[in-house]
Amino acid sequence: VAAAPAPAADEARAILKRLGVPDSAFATSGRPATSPISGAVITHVRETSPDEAKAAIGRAHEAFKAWRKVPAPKRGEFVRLIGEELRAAKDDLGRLVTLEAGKVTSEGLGEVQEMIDICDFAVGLSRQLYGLTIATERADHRMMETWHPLGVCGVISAFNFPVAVWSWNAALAFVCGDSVVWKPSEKTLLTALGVQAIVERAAKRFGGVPEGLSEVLLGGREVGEVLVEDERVPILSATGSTAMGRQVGPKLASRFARAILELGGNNAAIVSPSADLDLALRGIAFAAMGTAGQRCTTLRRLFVHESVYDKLVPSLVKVYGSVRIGDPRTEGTLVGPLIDKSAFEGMERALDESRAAGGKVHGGGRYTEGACADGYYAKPALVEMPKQTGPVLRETFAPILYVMRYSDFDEVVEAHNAVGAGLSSSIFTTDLREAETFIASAGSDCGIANVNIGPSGAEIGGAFGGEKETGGGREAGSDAWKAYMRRATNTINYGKTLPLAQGVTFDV
Ligand code: UN1
Repeated sequence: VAAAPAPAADEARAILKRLGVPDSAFATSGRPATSPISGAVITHVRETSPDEAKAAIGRAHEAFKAWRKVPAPKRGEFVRLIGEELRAAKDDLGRLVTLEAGKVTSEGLGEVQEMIDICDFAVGLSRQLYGLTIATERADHRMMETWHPLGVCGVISAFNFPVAVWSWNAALAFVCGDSVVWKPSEKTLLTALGVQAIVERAAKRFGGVPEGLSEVLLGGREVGEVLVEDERVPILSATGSTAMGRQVGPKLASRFARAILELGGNNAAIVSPSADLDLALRGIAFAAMGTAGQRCTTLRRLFVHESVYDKLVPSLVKVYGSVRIGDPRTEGTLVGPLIDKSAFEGMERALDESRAAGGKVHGGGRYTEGACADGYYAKPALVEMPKQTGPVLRETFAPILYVMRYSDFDEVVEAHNAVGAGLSSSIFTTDLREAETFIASAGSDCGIANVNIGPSGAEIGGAFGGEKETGGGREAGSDAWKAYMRRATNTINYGKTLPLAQGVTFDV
């Protein structure tokens, strides 16, 4: 029998020291930072007041004015150093993610790997950031577009990806010439402090990073609101619930700020008659139960063709019954704790509602073996639903998978799209026509549509985000960088006459 892991709080405090988080970040009167592993208070974090938040935005605004003049490849060098520091701190920061957000070890480390990956991507990008040269209708003229730094980029992130989401935004923002003000979830303040210490080390090595280039606001809603309302923040990336987006989006729109909204998902997968069922089973299990169902890309709805339903679903129920739940630090654990009590209660409520709607629930309920009694560990639930109704139509941030039978492909695609959110989706099939139809224009309406892999676990190279109530934002790869810059169209006349566009004449 392996020795029980050390108390989460002790381990977390030792890591914070090693990461170089200064003692001044903590205060006994501050906000408690807890670990969902045991519910224990790790330490108390000194909060940022609204006035301090405004001052931080002011510093970031000044930093932007200097940073925008630094050549982009030099800015890339700073991000390269952040990537180096992240490599050196990977084990500690990954472990801190596990301790503070409850992710299993490989997922905590995976999150830091995503940060490293986006830094690498951004470094290359820093030598690109290109615009087009466009044919002009006027003789002896040249028309082109150039991309310029935009300003202070606000980042509001959620507990479930406490560090990676900051980096998807910050790595791009830094190379694009923006400064960053980050308001992490109030449930994951320690990992944010860890990241800030890492950034400061990189800044020291770089030399000449303007003060205020990377600011962190630690606190609740009040400081988030300061960030949303401040005119000096022209772009804000917000990750969280659709309800949060409904408040933040209009406020940003009213002051014409750019919004990158990464809101709720209600992601589905279709298992067709020709699917490789072993592969589907593994894909579904990871996508639905991984991260204890607390990813915005988590698989929440499963449509299984009637011809394979009685083969696949009983095997899935078996996997649900045997999955290892427990301390996320213990080797072999696949499902760690929910973030807190209210997450568990939300899951219970959704299961009650699904029972009332005719659902047959397998699993569910609280898992209290050994030390797990101190946290909120949930047994993942698979719910066989007679139809897509009630709780199936909304996102419950917990490991619940609603399973439904289907018979017709066109109908199932329609049912697939008949929810508010539009983040991620997938189909398990070996039928080329179905696969291509699903990812074509009349197929899945989501920002991410996969074939023979689940909806979660996206790489940073692709643009990440979704449609409809997911908010429409895109982060990370592809050309997502363009959101962090402003585009200027330039027309240059190198001739001696002044032809006007559209043949207009104006002779004075
Ligand atoms: C989120 O849950 O907030 O595709 C984002 C994934 C991750 C991102 C999830 N790369 O699951």
